[in-house]
Amino acid sequence: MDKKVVDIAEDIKSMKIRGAAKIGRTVAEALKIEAENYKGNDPIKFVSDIKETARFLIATRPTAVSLENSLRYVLTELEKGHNDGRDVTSLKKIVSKAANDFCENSNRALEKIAEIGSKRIRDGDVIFVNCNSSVALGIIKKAHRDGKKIKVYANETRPRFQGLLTAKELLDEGIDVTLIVDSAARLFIKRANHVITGADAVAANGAVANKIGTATLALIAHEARVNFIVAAETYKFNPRTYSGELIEIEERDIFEVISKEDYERLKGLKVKNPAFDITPPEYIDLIITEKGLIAPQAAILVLKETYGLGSFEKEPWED
Ligand code: RI2
Repeated sequence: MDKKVVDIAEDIKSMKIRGAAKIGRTVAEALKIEAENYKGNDPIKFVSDIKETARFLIATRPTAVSLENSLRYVLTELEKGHNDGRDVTSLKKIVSKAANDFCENSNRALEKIAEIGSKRIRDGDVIFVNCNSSVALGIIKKAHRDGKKIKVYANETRPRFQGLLTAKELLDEGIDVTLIVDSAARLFIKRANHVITGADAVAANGAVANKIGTATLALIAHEARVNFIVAAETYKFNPRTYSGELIEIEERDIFEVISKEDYERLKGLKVKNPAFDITPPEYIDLIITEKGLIAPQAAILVLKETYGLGSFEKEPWED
């Protein structure tokens, strides 16, 4: 496997490259790099190498379905070309084009969501955000650029403090932003008009997997009667949940939560570090996709339109 692909996988695992949309685009790029640097003339071996690379990339982070859907998109195009009897040179072009198309579509989806979502924000609105979602922040930045005066509360988002990334990004735009600790959410959500979050995966029933703490925010927002909005491109919808398959929640290293020193000192202590949680559809008011606004209960329609009602018995990266 190409050394650059191995480095990319390492950067995704360590979260140097992070955020579901970016992960999706990055793995498409990785397949393109692997394809372009492939040496050999046997199409069967080429396809098998690309599938192996896809499996290797999938193993980096299990929850963000943008990763799988990006690979699914590129591999489906590759499979079609292979079935048409194309040679390796032609298959390489197919992989490159599909990867480029995925990235372009992703960037366009983010712009479209910002456009659609910013219309929901009024001058003077207060918005509460969790973690660091490029899609959610795209909406806020667009509303600000359109001249609306906005105030944002950013949750710190332990254990990796992505709230700081959000705070910096919004400050750079000249947006009024206040950083708070996660446990202060109840106090500040009451002052907000909307909570806007991103998504790592949307299930067929409209449940949303997102950064740990999101489900708690949704419950609090529900109780405080604050609008809870999820911003998610259609490639964040998980087709495997059709069959009732549950979204896998990534468990990360416990040393993101506690120092080695404290852990060794507190013999017998158990520590858990789930990176995501699941917000039930009944606590979500709206999902904003690049195709328009939907109620979470309509997630199944997005999946049907994108993937048909196929059974995913064999994934395109399986041999
Ligand atoms: P965008 C992030 O996960 C957060 O959970 C964020 O809400 C989600 O991805 C979507 O991000 P992580 O990679 O695609 O920080 O909206 O674990 O940028």
